[in-house]
Formats: sequence, C-alpha cells, structure tokens
Amino acid sequence: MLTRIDHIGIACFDLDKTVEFYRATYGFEVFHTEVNEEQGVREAMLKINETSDGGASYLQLLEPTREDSAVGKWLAKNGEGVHHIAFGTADVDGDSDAIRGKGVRVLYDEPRTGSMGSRITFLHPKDCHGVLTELVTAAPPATTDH
Ligand code: MC0
Repeated sequence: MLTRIDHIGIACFDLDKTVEFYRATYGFEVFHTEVNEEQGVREAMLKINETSDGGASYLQLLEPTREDSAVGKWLAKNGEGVHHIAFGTADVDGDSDAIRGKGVRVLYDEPRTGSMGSRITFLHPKDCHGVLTELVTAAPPATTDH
C-alpha cells in the first residue's frame, strides 16, 4: 500500500546553487546528501515533514554525475524542473508486482538501492500519464548494539 509522498525529484544543473535557493527562499535545510553512482546522480534530500506512517516527505534535488544518466539526458532535453514523484510503501516488492499486474511497466526486475539505503523501483512515465513514478521502501531505522 502506498502511504505517503516520499519525495519529489527535481533535476538541476548545479546542486549547490539549487540547495542555496531552497534554503534562502523557503528555509529548507539539507537533511542528507549522497552520490548514487548506479543512478548517475549527486543528490540532496530536504526533509519537509514527517508522515503518519512513520516516514517522511522530502524534496530530492538531483544533479547528474554523467551526461548519459537518466537525469543528464532529461536535463539536456527539458532543462531544470520536476523529474519524478515517489510514493512511499512498506513493501516495494509487493506493490511493484501488483502494479505490474495492472499492465504498467515496472523498470526494474528487482528493486535497486536509493537514497539513504532505501529500496526503489520506477514505473515508466508513458504508462503513468507522463509522470515518471518511483516506489520507495525506506531503510529500517539503524539499531545500536550495546
Ligand atoms: C523520459 N521521459 C519522461 C521522463 N524521462 N517523461 C516524464 N518524466 C521523465 N522524467 C519520456 C521522454 O520524454 C520520452 O518521451 C520517453 O520518456 C523516452 O525517454 P528517453 O529520453 O528516450 O529516455 P529513455 O527511454 O532512455 O529513459 C527514460 C526512462 C529512464 C524513464 C526509462 O529515464 C529511467 O530508467 N528512469 C528511471 C531511473 C531514474 O530516473 N533515475 C534518476 C533518479 P517521447 O514522447 O519524447 O518519446 S535516481 C533517484 O531518484 C534515486 C537516487 C532515489 O530516489 O533514491
């Protein structure tokens, strides 16, 4: 079951300048940054709010690390803007199977690694009324050994 907007992915040419725009204009601070080489992005997660399922909603600012990445190709064609939306679920495997069964192309056979250790997959935008759609299961909270 999809229970929250996990994030909105925004493609940008210059991550540092875009982070500064969101900080100066809205007061949103960076919660997390990382490079995801598999996806070809350097990203910053700005936490907007907690959600009732125990998760959170973020803005995800994305700068490509290479021109032939999904975000690099999209930026070259469209310029900066909203690249995808992501719904949060406790069960990305089950939900992607169910959605595949409804005739929507799920881009990965098995979920891959996303922000902050999450497991992610994508739905083809042409099957989703023009919206590249991601499903996300957040990593479980870290446990501390005593
Ligand atoms: C492409 N299209 C889009 C789109 N990207 N439509 C809406 N939103 C997008 N973001 C459209 C194009 O305009 C084109 O339509 C058609 O889809 C085929 O696009 P293409 O330019 O030929 O590119 P493809 O087919 O090589 O790749 C498109 C595809 C790809 C969606 C399959 O971008 C992909 O695999 N995306 C999933 C991975 C991803 O986006 N990773 C970056 C975020 P026309 O009408 O011109 O034919 S990584 C991330 O978000 C992680 C780190 C996380 O959240 O944790």
